Amino acid sequence: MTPPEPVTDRAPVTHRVPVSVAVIGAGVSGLCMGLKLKAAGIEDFVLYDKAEDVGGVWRDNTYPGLSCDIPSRTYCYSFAPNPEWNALFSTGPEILRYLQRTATDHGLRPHLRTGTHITRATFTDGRWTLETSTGETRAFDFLLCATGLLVHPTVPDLPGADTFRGRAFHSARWDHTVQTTGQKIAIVGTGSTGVQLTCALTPHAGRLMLFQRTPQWVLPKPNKRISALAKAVHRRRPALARLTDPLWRLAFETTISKAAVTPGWQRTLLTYACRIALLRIRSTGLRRRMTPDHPPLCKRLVVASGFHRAVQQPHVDVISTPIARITPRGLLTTDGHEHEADLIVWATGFQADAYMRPLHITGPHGRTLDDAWARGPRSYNTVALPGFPNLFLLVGPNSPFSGEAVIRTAETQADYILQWIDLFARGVISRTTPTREATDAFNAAIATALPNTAFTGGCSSWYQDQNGTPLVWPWPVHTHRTLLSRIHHPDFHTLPGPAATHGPSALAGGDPA
Ligand code: N01
Repeated sequence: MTPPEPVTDRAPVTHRVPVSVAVIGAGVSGLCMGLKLKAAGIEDFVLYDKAEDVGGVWRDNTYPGLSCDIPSRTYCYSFAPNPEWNALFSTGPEILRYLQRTATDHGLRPHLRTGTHITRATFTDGRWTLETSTGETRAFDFLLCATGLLVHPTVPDLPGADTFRGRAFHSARWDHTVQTTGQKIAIVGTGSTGVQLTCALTPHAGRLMLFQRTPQWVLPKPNKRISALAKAVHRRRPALARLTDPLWRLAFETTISKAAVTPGWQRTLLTYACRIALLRIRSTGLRRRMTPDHPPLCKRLVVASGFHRAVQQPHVDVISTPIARITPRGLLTTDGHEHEADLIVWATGFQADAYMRPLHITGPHGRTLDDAWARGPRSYNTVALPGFPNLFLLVGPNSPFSGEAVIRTAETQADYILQWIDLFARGVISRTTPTREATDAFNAAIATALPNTAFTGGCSSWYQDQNGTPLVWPWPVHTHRTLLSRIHHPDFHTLPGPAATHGPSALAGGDPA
């Protein structure tokens, strides 16, 4: 197929077409998009969230021990450095406060529609009509989905679950009325959440049982506190943060993040570090049971301090026999042993490949997102979908989930999306959607690169879609930034806007993909 003639962007900057934008989700990436829109002088946008405040996962997760596994200095927007971080790795509440404060300080609050659940988005008459759970509708020129990844908790469907007489909930729905001190606590799952919970609850629990289905590699983190003096210096000299924050990022990207995508010394070193960390477990039997059979970084690496110490406490048991059922008194494992518990915490992760769903998205010609993703979620360059005009994704399929802080990925994607919104506002284009060919080429390149990565090392993880394909960025993260630094026009079907300097291009009523 011949690519459409590129739309020229030489329209006069003074010619402004009103543009309205809906952003769904006010977590890290939605807030980022809102902040960028605001900075670009676009005022007609609404930031929807079904919850009552901003913050996404940092609002929803309030479990004891919640903290970030990425250095704080790389976990803030480049345009809003935070001199107030208390430690090298921040706690969840601290990050939430940062996001809330940034939303307020940058004037985002008037654009927020919290407590509003968008159930349907339909492309009609060249615009996206959004419908809320209360039946309200509103049309927008652009639909930006910032609905997050780790949103839909998964709880195993075990027989007898409704007979349990204690309390049970998912880690992302922590019930703060529950008393944990002196209690018999069962934690199911050994991902980042299960590990953080184990570290936090061990000192107070009467008994702690950690149910491990698959051992995980756990890398200890040195969590140094940031002194009042260092904070004061950063407060007074913001330029210092602008200078040093990129160095933190560079250090992360050239080590852990590189190790995940390219075989080399970084991966070898990390493997040794993980193996050495395991030696902290003195009992050879326990160490053997807790040694993963997949390489580090295949699953998301767990970064936490104190875990190996915690699991060796006399009142802590790591139980690796599968759970057969839940009983009124606890958990019955397949060896016939009943483990009595007062509290069961499901640290069993999320359905990450749901992305925007269950939101019903219908593009031109009645094509739905479920149709488009019947064989698994696929995107064009992580940000767009063929057949869905003027719709963009933040932290969509194949975004760099493990290579950099999601806050940075969102910035790269928001800047890219803004380029399209700018072309619309200048009257250069009125509609855009990536071609199927360009999307297929992107996904074919990913399939070729994946075997080089650690993500295909024979484990199962939340990175994977329903077919077991990791939906990750398989190259060094800087290539994501380079790819999205400018629009590659031949990859798109576009309809010209009122100020375009040539006739209509390929798209008429949507990409008939
Ligand atoms: O979830 P997970 P998570 N029976 O999917 C087990 C981010 N995060 O909430 O490995 C028994 O990693 C499952 O076992 P297996 C971070 O990116 C960040 O811990 O599938 N066990 C696994 O052990 C992280 O990667 C921070 O065999 C069952 C666990 O549950 C992501 O969130 C903090 C089971 C799920 O692990 C998700 O972490 C916390 C069953 N039926 C989280 N089903 C930060 O610091 C599942 N499991 C930013």
